[in-house]
Amino acid sequence: MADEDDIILSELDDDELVQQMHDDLYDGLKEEIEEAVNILVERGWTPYDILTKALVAGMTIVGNDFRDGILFVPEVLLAANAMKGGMAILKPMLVETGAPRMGKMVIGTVKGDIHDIGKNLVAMMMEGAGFEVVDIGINNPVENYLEAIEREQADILGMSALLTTTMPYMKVVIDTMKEKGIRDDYLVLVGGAPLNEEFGKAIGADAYCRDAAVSVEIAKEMVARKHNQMGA
Ligand code: B1M
Repeated sequence: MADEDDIILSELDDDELVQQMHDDLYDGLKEEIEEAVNILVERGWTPYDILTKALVAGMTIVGNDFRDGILFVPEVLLAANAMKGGMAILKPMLVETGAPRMGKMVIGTVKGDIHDIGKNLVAMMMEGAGFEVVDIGINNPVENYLEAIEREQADILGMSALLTTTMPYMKVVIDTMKEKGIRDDYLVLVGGAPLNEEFGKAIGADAYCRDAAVSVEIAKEMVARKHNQMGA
């Protein structure tokens, strides 16, 4: 069996390289992930395909083994760090599309939750689609969201939650917006692995976004609809 050191990434074909990236992500090998991302870029892969087929797919494997007690927090942190290394290379390619400005979004992960990879991905793809994005990070109490949307005069508020224990906090934010009479001034989009459409509706969000690409589609459609209504 070949030793890890014997593998020359640039000599692998695309399928083997993607498979190797899944393994390297699993092992938290940031440099190898960065090298492989660069190779796929040179081979003409789109940033979106690299993200979804190599990085996100690899992270799904990590997630499954985390769930099943095969991987633990330190290993998953290394995998997340490797994933972020790959995402950092792709970010400028996703962001510099020259797309016309679509609107402004404030996005953050809710209080009690420190997962940020999905949120970062949504922020990157939204920027790539022409939205201005203000990322307020992780572990945000309601005050942070309210202060940011007002300060930034945002069109959209995006909230991310990855834990079943933190997703109800999205309702706290929306309810507070209602109490202050500002709910309808913003489009509220929510996302994160444990959410679904029904939950989005139940808490009073404008839409649940399954993934980053869907977030872009929904945001574009809703912003256009809002502009049309205002123009009518
Ligand atoms: Co955590 N974790 N984690 N974790 N972690 C999950 C979420 C879990 C499902 C793992 C599992 O058991 N299978 C599980 C939650 C179970 C549950 O709630 N029912 C879990 C747990 C339990 C925990 C801890 C409690 C573990 C512990 O300490 N015992 C702990 C909690 C810490 C906290 O937040 N308070 C914890 C910690 C961590 C790490 C720190 C080790 C690390 C996070 C590192 C980081 O983010 N910087 C981590 C990771 C990496 C994961 C998994 C493995 C991967 C998440 C991820 O990045 N996915 C995850 C397993 C899983 O999700 N399958 C897991 C890749 C990312 C691209 O996808 O985030 O789903 P995702 O984002 C998607 C969509 O969901 C959507 O678009 C994104 C891109 O397509 N989306 C949005 C997300 N946010 C959006 C916002 C939007 C729109 C769309 O706004 C408009």
